[in-house]
Amino acid sequence: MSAPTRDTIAAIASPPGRSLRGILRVSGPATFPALRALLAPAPSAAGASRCRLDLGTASIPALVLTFAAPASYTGEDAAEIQLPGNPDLLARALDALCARDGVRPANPGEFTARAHLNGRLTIEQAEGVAALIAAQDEAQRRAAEDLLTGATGDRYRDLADDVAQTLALVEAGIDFTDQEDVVAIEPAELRRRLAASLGVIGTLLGPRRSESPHEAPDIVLAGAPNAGKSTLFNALLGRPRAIISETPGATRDALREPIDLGGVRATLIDLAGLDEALAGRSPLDDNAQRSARSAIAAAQVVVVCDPAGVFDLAGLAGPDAVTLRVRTKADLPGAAPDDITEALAVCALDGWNLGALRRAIADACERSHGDHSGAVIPRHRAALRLAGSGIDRALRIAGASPRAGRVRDEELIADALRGALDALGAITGAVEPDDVLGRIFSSFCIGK
Ligand SMILES: Nc1nc2c(ncn2[C@@H]2O[C@H](COP(=O)(O)OP(=O)(O)O)[C@@H](O)[C@H]2O)c(=O)[nH]1
Ligand SMILES: [Mg+2]
Repeated sequence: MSAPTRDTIAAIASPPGRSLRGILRVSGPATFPALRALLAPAPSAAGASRCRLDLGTASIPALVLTFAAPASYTGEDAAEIQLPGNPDLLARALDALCARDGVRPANPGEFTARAHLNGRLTIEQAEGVAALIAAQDEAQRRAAEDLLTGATGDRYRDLADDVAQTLALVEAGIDFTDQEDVVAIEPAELRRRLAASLGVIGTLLGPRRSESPHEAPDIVLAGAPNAGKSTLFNALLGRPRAIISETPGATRDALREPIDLGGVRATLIDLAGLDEALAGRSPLDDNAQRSARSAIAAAQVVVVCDPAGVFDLAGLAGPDAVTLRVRTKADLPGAAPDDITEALAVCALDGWNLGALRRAIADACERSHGDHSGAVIPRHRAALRLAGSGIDRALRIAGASPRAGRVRDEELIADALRGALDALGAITGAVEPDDVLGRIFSSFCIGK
């Protein structure tokens, strides 16, 4: 992720499968030389041009949008090439681009990573892009937009500024420890500041149903036989655990596996496909149907899998369960987009959009705990909790000081506050360990 961005990246940015238009995205210094080599007439330096793309054996009509650095999404020279939405054609056009000097296929999230590294997006805005793709309802969409506009980032930065100022006051006390008459901050004022910061964190995290530690929620994959549940199960786990079969009815026993979704721990469960026609056919099938229904009824998160995106659970899920609609096998031509408004399209075979699905499931797990509805993404929630526990520790230590005079144990308080600041810094990007960056952008889809 910290590699220099001197090479030029290219990717197919439209969803897999056939469509009216497909989009190739290119970004980096070799963008314009590559375009000039493949397109005639050469596109203008900024704006829209109608050209033809030369693929050796064929010449294809292309609409090309060009953006000169720094006025582009990534901050680099960049272009979008619109072609007829034929997967084979798009793959050949991508190959032709990547055959040019200095051009290579993009990694997941790499366009947005560059936008961040070039100062076009803050780290939380970049996460807003991913959150918007994964958003499942209006509250999550609004939260993602708050991330994108920077409104959420401003709130985190104000909080971090307050904590940093408290820390500075405590540290000033340590520096003047031999001057009894210099008091940078009185204990009562320190406690007020710490309590105020804790209040802000509490508001950001939202109400909790219980204070008990979270149990790993159950996530079931539900749907008809052959919907692609077992394939998705394996793809989410990252290892072949369930049997995949073209013949419907391959999965009979529920499979339960622990899964870590970017810090959110849960149990992922693959079930037999629901099928009325199987009732009474054999004791084994009866059993599988019954256990699938009871697992769905008990689950906190139900992922409804259907290549058409319309499968009806018929009230099988529990009243408090969070339901996610997933359009499986998105690489195949499926239902018309109008019919599948709320379904997240994924392809478990090539992993397309699985990052967005992992995020959506992690958010659903958080919501199933009664945490504030999706307004805080899981990575931020974890960091806020960590910051909160540091400030809470500082507050407990400060509680041992009398109301007025000197604060006792200033070093311990400062240490707890430094931990809290580090946690907040990891949200706002002040601290950017490579692995945080890597984790954020690897959950994007290619072309974003
Ligand atoms: N084209 C395509 N086929 C898929 C995808 N996911 C699963 N399949 C195929 O669909 C069939 C049924 O898959 P499986 O996971 O066993 O479905 P389940 O019965 O719902 O568990 C198998 O032949 C899979 O290879 C996908 O994303 N794209
Ligand atoms: Mg199966």
